[in-house]
Amino acid sequence: RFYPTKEVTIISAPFSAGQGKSGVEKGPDLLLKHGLREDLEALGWSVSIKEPLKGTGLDVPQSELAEEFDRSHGIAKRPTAVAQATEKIYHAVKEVSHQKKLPLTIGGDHSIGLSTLAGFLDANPDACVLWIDAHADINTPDTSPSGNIHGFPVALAMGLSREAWPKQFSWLDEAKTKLAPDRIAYIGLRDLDPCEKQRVRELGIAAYSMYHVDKYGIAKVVEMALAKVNPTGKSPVHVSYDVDALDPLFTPATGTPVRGGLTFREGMYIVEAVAETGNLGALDIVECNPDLASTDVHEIDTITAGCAIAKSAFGETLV
Ligand code: 5AB
Ligand code: MN
Ligand code: MN
Ligand code: MN
Repeated sequence: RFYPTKEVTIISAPFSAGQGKSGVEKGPDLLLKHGLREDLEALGWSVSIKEPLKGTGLDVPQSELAEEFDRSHGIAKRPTAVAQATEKIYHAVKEVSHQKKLPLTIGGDHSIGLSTLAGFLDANPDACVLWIDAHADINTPDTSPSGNIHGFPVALAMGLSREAWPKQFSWLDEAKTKLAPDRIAYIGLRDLDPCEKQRVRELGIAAYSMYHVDKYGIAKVVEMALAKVNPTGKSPVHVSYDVDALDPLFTPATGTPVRGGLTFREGMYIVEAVAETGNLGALDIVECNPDLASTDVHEIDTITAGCAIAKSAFGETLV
């Protein structure tokens, strides 16, 4: 097992400026209110909590932060807030990873994924990544249709189009952008921008869309994905889980829902299969936005799906 002492640090990342809908900053508190910590303790893990954004003023709804655009290369929105928050989260994930505790980062929007990837890779250069998402999140300012940085994290962690990055991201230097295209696989894709498709193809990234899930079944897809990114089976696996990978029937309260997604069981199976290997190295659960729920049931469904992802990843459903 990668963590024989079963210690996890929940890194709370109530951050919303990576996209344009306020409310996603409420995700961490709601996941904790619904028993995330107690769930992990019940599974035999000792749990600590870190709050790298506390007292920074960056944990407010994005509508309360200054409107800011960088138009020097395409478009990036609120680059100062995102760069500051992601740098703080990067240091938290890096420290926890070096302490050999599992970093469980809860968002917040998916821009924080650039920090979790960079921080975990700093301690584990051989790490591989499963990016569970409807989207490929591999835009840069020069390719993005929206300017929303939650669509950038994979590209930034790989150091793609560095010349197009806003100057605020100078902290994310070459030593911190070591993610190699052959160490990441996508599962759940169904909504990529044309430039993203081109990048995924040109870089040869293993990409399992919903088409592949239908064609092969989820068990085979996870097996193929892990065989590609972790051929020795010995590397720790970083799972970055955007709840919009699941069908909006199960996680309706999210910023960029796309129908035709993973069923609840398919979604849980992915992390159960990683749990079974004993190699879960890091986990992100992002993009729960209670303010986008049209009913209380939608909010509870979304938050409890987030908690269920964590429980499955930590082994609850394995007997
Ligand atoms: B998420 C889109 N590709 O760049 C863009 O939710 C959507 O973290 C990004 O996966 C979705 O704005 C980002 C159209
Ligand atoms: Mn997404
Ligand atoms: Mn995402
Ligand atoms: Mn989303």
